[in-house]
Amino acid sequence: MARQGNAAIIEQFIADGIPFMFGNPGTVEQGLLDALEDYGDLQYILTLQETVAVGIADGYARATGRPALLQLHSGVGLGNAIGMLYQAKRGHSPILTIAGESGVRYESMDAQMAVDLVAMAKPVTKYATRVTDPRSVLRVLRRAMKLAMTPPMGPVFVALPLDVLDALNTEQIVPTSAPSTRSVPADTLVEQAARLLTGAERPVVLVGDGVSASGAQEELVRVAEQLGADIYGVNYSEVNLDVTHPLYQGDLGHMFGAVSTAAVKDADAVLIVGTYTFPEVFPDTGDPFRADARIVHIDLDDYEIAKNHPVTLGLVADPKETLSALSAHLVHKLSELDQVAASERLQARRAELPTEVADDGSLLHAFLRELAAQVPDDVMIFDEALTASGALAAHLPGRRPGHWFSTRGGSLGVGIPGAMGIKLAHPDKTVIGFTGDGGSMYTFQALYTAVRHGIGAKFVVCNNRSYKLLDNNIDQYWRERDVAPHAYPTPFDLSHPDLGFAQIAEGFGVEALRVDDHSQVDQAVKRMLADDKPFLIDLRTTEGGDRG
Ligand SMILES: Cc1ncc(C[n+]2csc(CCOP(=O)(O)OP(=O)(O)O)c2C)c(N)n1
Repeated sequence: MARQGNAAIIEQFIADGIPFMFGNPGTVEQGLLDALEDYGDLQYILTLQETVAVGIADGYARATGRPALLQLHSGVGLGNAIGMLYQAKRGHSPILTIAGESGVRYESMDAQMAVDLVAMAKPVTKYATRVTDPRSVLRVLRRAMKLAMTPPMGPVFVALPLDVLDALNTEQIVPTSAPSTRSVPADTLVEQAARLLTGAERPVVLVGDGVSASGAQEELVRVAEQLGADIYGVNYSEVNLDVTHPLYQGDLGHMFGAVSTAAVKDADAVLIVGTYTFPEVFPDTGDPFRADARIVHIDLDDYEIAKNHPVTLGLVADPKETLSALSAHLVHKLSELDQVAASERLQARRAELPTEVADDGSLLHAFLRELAAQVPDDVMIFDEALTASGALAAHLPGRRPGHWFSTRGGSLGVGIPGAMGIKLAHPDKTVIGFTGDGGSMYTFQALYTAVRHGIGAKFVVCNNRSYKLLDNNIDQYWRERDVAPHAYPTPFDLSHPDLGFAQIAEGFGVEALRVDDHSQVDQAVKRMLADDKPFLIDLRTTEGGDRG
């Protein structure tokens, strides 16, 4: 059937079960958006800045495991989106990004807005291309979508020239086929992995989001318990296991290689699953592992295996299936002595578990304690609270797969739009996004979109009037260089002017409350959870950004 490419691509998206197009429009997308008005099954979610659109798409893709459709306007829109696309790429979010351009026929004119869109998109996407022929518009879109959906998943980009979309299109609509990667290595290799991991006295397991992507949480815990191995999070921004498990020793973070080296330097056997070693800003450029350590790495992402440090055995395979097979081999391979030692290590960690939630009596803790008491068990959390994240994790730890998400890739501003994407994916759940006064301001206008489209996520701004993480990091910088502590750089200070988050939120039509002291906490939490509309709390966590 012949119809314009504009209509054909919308029908393709609908055939692929895509319900939302997140975007910000421009003239070169006018034909497409005009055609969209004829289709009820694909809703345009208007954002007022591209960073917001990517952030919502990212949250939606993460919460559904399905591709999110992102529409950008030419080079200027793509330019605004780059930082957030970077974080989506680092986090392996399947985002199908499209951007309009005036047309192939104008290519030689170098006119207003002309830019090499594909070159711009390449470093922040898994695949970037441009359609140039009306006979291959859907073919190319399906290829891009397939690549976005094939692990390791990631954002992809397709430039759509207006004249190609205006032309008649006769392509068939067929759903995109994405291949299955539920693969297990040859049995001899799994057996070899089991052999390498047995007999260890100090085994360590390193886990990242590849576990959650594969749904391998149960299998991961089973293997770690069989080995009696401490587990550390590496590039950990989803629930890869219940973090209250006694073997879980925390997330190694994204800043300093010394933290990771300390965790692994004594390990004689290391199992790495769904992550890489190591993702810090300042990684250890030596070899953090013991020279005789036996290292097994399971990942669907071949690029990440032995990327920086050699491994003994790398297996490009699905974590869930492979861990399941590994566990079965370990049952036979582990000696009685191994099993007793593993169980003793597990018992010892169990005995160390805190009996009470750490609480310093601060407003932040009081608020989180009350919130934890009032939220439903299946609350979904997006954590971009940065220096408040430790307190958040103490009161509302990530326990259920798919119910806790955190920032990844380092681009600030994901907290508010990320929570909105999750709420769109799970409209019946309570979804709360935590962010800082700094982080929130990169994407605060997302609140407009929340009101316009009735996205009832809740937002908490942990407002310490500072870029506190930068204060903390420069403390370390000074320590490492023997520089005496002195006043923090003034660009890290947000105390003046004092941002009025409740008023700004109200300006977007979102009800909001400012919470200054303990006496307001109970009512504020009750009010926030009272309905299913967007609501924001400006939580004044410390006085004057700790600057006095
Ligand atoms: C887009 C972007 N710009 C700048 C930074 C650098 N940066 C990292 S942490 C940080 C401060 C964040 O402050 P806030 O969100 O208030 O949280 P806090 O550190 O106070 O807990 C900044 C500016 C970044 N990561 N991303």
